[in-house]
Amino acid sequence: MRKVCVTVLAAVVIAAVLAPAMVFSAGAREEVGERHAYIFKNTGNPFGERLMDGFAEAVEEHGHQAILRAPDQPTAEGQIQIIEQLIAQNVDSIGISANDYDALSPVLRNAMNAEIAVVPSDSNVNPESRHVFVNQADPEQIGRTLIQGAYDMIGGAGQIAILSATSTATNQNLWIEWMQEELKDSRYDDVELVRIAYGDDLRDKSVAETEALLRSYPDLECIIAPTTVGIAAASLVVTDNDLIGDVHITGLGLPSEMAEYITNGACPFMYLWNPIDLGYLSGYTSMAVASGEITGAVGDTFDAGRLGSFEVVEAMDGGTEVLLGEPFMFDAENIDDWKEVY
Ligand code: RAM
Repeated sequence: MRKVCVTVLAAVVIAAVLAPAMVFSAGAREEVGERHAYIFKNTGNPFGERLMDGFAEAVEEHGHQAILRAPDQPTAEGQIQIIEQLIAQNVDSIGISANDYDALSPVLRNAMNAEIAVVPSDSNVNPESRHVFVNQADPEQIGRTLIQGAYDMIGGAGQIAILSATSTATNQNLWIEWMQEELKDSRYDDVELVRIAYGDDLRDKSVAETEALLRSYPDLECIIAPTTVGIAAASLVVTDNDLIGDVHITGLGLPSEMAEYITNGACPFMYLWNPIDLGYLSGYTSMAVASGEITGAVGDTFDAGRLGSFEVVEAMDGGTEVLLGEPFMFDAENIDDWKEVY
């Protein structure tokens, strides 16, 4: 009797596990029609999860299927494997937050040759490997604003460091270029950028890199982390080591992860845009290119659901882009209004 029960139970469990998968894939072929994919930099990043939530929301509003993927590690190789699989599945579009500006080019060109729309967002690829980029905010404004914020935090003089994501991330590298440009102003003669460290958007590595910065530079006064993973890790280290007020953290942070550190003073203020909206706009842009409504050329316009209408403009790298909007500043005054939102 017991054996029968176990057998029946096992059959039920197997059926329960297999059934949704079978229904899902049958639906994809017979009912859902278009399939739009998004590949984030790596798994386990809450910013990427919010972005993909927005992407799926847009795609599902149109009754299409969203395929959400990410490699375990933030590498170009991991993303290349996924892109190859998506080309084999003949998806309608591939959205991607790229781990490298150039390394994905051959495989993304294969996708474009297979008539798949390629729409990077968040972290770009070169103009030859995309139809149009969905830009979160002006990179010059982001870079310059972060240095101005650090300057205010340290009272105009002292050592600062940058804790970035991976050394090949297009978005962080561009922001860092603009930070370095801003630092050329004579206003910053007494500000010393001592090091750019890379935590690879991995929490433990970002913690270790922060600890190493604090060991190497005992007089360090500010860490700018233009990554939501890095800023949370750096704030944790400063909090745990009783350094609040001595070492200031700023950068780009997710309110839900940073509310605690904005409230305790480890990070007096930070910036970000709405990652859900960024994903939602990516979804609409992917669908517009895939359907042939736009080609991604300057002057193309399209409707992006609840976000209204958008126009494709020339990008700084010679390709084209769609711009989401302005970064938003979070501090002790407003963080409680945002921590539940994203
Ligand atoms: C991390 C990722 C992402 C970036 C944000 C600000 O989550 O690196 O690409 O846009 O930070």
